[in-house]
Amino acid sequence: MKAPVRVAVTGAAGQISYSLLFRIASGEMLGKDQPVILQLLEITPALEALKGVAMELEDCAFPLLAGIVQTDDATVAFKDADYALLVGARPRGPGMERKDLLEANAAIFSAQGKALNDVASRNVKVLVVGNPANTNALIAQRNAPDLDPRNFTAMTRLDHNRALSQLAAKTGTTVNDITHMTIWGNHSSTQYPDLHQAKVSGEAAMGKVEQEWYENDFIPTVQQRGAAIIKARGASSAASAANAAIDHMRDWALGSKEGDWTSMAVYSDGSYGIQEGLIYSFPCVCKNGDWEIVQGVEINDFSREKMKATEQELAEERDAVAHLLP
Ligand code: NAX
Repeated sequence: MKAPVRVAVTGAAGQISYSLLFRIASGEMLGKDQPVILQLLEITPALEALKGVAMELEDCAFPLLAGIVQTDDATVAFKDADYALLVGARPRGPGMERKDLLEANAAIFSAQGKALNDVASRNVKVLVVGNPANTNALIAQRNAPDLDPRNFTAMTRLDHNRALSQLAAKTGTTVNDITHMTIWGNHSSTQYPDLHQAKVSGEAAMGKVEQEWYENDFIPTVQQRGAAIIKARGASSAASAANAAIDHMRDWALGSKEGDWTSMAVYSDGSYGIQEGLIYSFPCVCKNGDWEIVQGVEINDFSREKMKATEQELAEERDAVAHLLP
């Protein structure tokens, strides 16, 4: 058996974590041969609820679960962490403006970035799920100057998976038939789900759907799917978000599917003309525990405009918290 790795999860008593933790502990994220120690972070008032979740984890008797840490101290949760899933965030309260939300989260993610910088493994792989995910990841990254900026990512895999299902339904296929889906930009309603490279059973997806459906049905459906779930369920996506977090981390750690790519919000190196340093979703492949932005994807005018709009939103989010960044 391999030595256990340390997986930190924040917001561990919340909805998403209630689906996520059990799947990490059962080996779905890092493999059925990889023991894990879960290091769970919550705010002080939620520690009692966290205790209940930890009791249930114990009651599963997962063979791969080598330990559980419960804490309200980020430096305890992130100590020697090999993986960190930052799920906990401040939700938008009544009367809260977007700027207030950004600032409230900036405080949380600055502190967590500093704690990661101080105590996590130098190779820690960080996934930010808590919204606004891309900008929260940027804030954590900027507060962790001793860590490689490439270690900080944000989640657009749920958007990617939503796009796969929508295209499969439209073309009467299954998600297994679809490759080369791309989500560009922010995990928000400005994200750009791009079908120009996507293939259905090896053939161009754009040849199988009408432009009208693509522009007026597919794109808005994927962009607005989170809101549609809230309307239907009375609560935001939880199990599907946890599933996407598992997919993101598993691909990053163990490699993405051969002959395909996935979507991850990563540190922009200026690829496709996107401002350097933004955490922007690109088509990525993962190999040997590392990710790489796929190069050479052809961008037409329609795509360029949509990629720019979501870049613009991310730049505005960054500028709104600039006074709080080191
Ligand atoms: P919940 O409100 O159920 O859980 C969040 C938990 O985080 C709570 O238990 C809270 O006590 C804890 N928390 C708050 N501040 C914390 C801090 N500073 N340190 C540690 N824990 C803290 O929300 P849930 O439904 O689990 O969603 C979590 C986050 O994921 C939200 O920000 C949500 O907007 C975001 N989402 C992101 C998605 C994505 O695709 N990137 C999709 C799903 C989801 O909407």
